[in-house]
Amino acid sequence: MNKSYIEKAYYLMKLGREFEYRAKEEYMKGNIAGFLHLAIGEEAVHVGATLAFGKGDLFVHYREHVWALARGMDPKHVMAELFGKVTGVSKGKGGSMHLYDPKFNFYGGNAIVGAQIPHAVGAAYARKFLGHTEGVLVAFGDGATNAGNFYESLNLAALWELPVIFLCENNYYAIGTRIDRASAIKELYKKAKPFMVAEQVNGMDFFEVFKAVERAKEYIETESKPYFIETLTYRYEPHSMSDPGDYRPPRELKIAHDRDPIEILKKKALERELLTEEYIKKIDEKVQQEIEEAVKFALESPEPDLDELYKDVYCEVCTDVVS
Ligand SMILES: Cc1ncc(C[n+]2csc(CCOP(=O)(O)OP(=O)(O)O)c2C)c(N)n1
Ligand SMILES: [Mg+2]
Repeated sequence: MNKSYIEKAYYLMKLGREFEYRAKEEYMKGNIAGFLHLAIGEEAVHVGATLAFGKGDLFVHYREHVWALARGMDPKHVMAELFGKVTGVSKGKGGSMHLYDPKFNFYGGNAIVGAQIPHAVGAAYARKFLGHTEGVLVAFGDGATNAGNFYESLNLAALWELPVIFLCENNYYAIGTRIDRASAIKELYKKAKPFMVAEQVNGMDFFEVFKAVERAKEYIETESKPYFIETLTYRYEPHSMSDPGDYRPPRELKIAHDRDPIEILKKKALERELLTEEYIKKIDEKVQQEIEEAVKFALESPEPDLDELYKDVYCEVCTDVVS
């Protein structure tokens, strides 16, 4: 794999992690309100998939900061969104769960578990209909695979042969409910097998995720058919800031920390001479500086005006369709 990709991957994974630790701190200071879901531990999935996928449409879930940063969205505007400021990517009206920017083909976060899956299938239908070469990637959690619309989406994507990658982040928990208490099928890629090509990969390893998404992208774009990837991953933090997270045995957390995605990337890349210690040090400093600048920007930005409440409620460009 190309050296510049690995350098970018290290930078984005480190940026994502430090961004989230800082968001946690700012939440505890009262600068961020509402929900905040952290993806610390899952960076190899978010960064590996985004880099391998390229420019197609991306639909994700509410645990989405690292996805947005990996897509190239500015940390200042992402942090400002978390702070509810007008300079945020959704003008301060979406917050952590609703980052959105069509310039990046990033259709965001969704607070409703699994709701982004049929949206992505619709976008894949549009892409096929319009003859676009690039497809769609949709990410969702293990919990979402127990919802009805998940199966409806697999069915339509297979029936209509749509170019969509279904990427499941199996972190073994849906809030405090462990997968074996909620899902009859524990190896989640098997749920998709009757409909499409489906595989399972180690989601703690950037290289594995990258290669799987690269394979899937090639497949959906040449065959125009869907593809399913289950990534085995882990979130270090509780479900959200309002969850004590005390349902997980400490041993389980220790095992996950021992397979830390950033450490795995560093070790493999140093061995293969794709990263150097000097580069890592330089990036670590750059990331800290960017986070400081993002927080300063968010703090100093104004809140949205009250009349913003009445804007962006209805789709103005859709009036023809509605009337
Ligand atoms: C349709 C719906 N049902 C329930 C909820 C409440 N809820 C929020 S997150 C969540 C767990 C989802 O778990 P998973 O899909 O595994 O994603 P993870 O949080 O682990 O990333 C639930 C049940 C919701 N937001 N939407
Ligand atoms: Mg989960």
